[in-house]
Amino acid sequence: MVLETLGRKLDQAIRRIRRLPKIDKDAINALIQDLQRALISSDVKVELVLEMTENIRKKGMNTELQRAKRKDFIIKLVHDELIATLGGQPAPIRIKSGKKNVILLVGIQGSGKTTTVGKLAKYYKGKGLKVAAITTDTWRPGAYEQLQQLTQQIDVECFGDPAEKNAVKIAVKQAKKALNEGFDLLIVDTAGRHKEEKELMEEMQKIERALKPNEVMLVIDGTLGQQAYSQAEVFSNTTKLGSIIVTKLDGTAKGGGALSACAATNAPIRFIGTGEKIEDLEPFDPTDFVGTLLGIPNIQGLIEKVQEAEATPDPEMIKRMMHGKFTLEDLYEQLKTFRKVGKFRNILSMMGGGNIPEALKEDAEKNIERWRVVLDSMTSLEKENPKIIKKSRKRRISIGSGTDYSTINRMLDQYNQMKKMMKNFLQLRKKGKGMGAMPGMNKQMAQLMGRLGKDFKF
Ligand SMILES: Nc1nc2c(ncn2[C@@H]2O[C@H](COP(=O)(O)OP(=O)(O)OP(=O)(O)O)[C@@H](O)[C@H]2O)c(=O)[nH]1
Ligand SMILES: [Mg+2]
Repeated sequence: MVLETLGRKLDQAIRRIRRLPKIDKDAINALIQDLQRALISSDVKVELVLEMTENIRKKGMNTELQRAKRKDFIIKLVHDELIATLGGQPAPIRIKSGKKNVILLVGIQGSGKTTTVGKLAKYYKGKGLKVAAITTDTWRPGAYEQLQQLTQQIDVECFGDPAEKNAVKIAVKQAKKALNEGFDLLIVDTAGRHKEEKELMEEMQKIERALKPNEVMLVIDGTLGQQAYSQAEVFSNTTKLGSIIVTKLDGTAKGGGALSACAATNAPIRFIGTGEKIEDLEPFDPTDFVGTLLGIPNIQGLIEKVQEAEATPDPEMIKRMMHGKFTLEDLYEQLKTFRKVGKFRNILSMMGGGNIPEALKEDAEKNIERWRVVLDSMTSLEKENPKIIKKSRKRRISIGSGTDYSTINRMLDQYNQMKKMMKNFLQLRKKGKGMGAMPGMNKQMAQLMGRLGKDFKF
């Protein structure tokens, strides 16, 4: 794993939070200290770390979430802030199969450009593109041979002209040749430069103008840590950077610094180099990367859990329920929208979903598409008043919609249970009982009903 030390420290911090009985001010402060130590020792700029942890402090303290959910919320907060700090935006894909594509690699001397050309060639070849490598490096002795050796390993053709001294001429001529031969992705290596080398910078600009690459990728040495920022800045002032590749992240303690410095330039990080071998390249996805660092491989699951917790029921729906107007079509519409963010389960449980068997809840989530088909086979009268649907009619609906008889029955069951719950609730209200009087209804839901009651004058 890259950034192993940072990963271990972050993982420990998250475990500590998970073990705590409750999240209070002290817990958040301790977490912030853990994060600060971990990130600063990975060479992330102090100002960035402070900004990030301040965000966590503010948002973490302000939440109105239930206690039980607060832990997940805090972990997600850490996750989001780390993505913003270490990864920035995910990179949009610019390389398209079957079209003429050019990637131009630029960067400081020794940053890993030539090695990365080989790695990229392997990667994109694996994606089914017809890849050719081109070297325009007239500077480094043996540059052509170096690339040739690399590309031979993976059976990729290498274009170049060791006899020609003009890099721009090589670029134009070899690119044309490769395109004529039917290659659809050209990966172009350039000579390494120091950021002060005016001549080489100009040469790079000329190559860029001549080739009009889909993407200029800046190759940056990850061992530079936060110093990567000034380097990236110089290059982004000189060329139109499309993305960044951070190399040598294997075995450096400064990886956090390099990634955060690159993220701060606003150019997305597209790949990371994780070793000297040709297969040591990984596409960089900020969400996955941070998930792995935090020791939470299924971060999506956690995100959904938090969204679920943050979701409040749709007031319109409650209003309809309170008027006793709730049709099958309403049930369907609500289920459909809840399902998107996984809210359904949450809402049912807030309404005292203990009354509804778990199997039915899952059933509704699983079968929503089939329910749609069933509903389309019903008349509006039936949807408003499903009681009128008799056995023989159910059978016909089942045949007409190509759906199991039992699916229809379960859907109607679900509807009847919801309807019953609402009826109970309305009766309790008529008797003047308080909002919390309905058995199984939790506090959050009761409060919401109370609020709505005032708003809509029930
Ligand atoms: N550990 C490790 N080494 C790498 C990685 N990428 C490149 N290297 C090594 O870094 C050194 C320089 O790599 P090159 O690909 O020659 O760098 P370059 O940018 O083409 O260098 P110039 O052409 O001189 O500018 C080589 O020894 C590579 O093996 C990486 O991801 N991890
Ligand atoms: Mg090179």
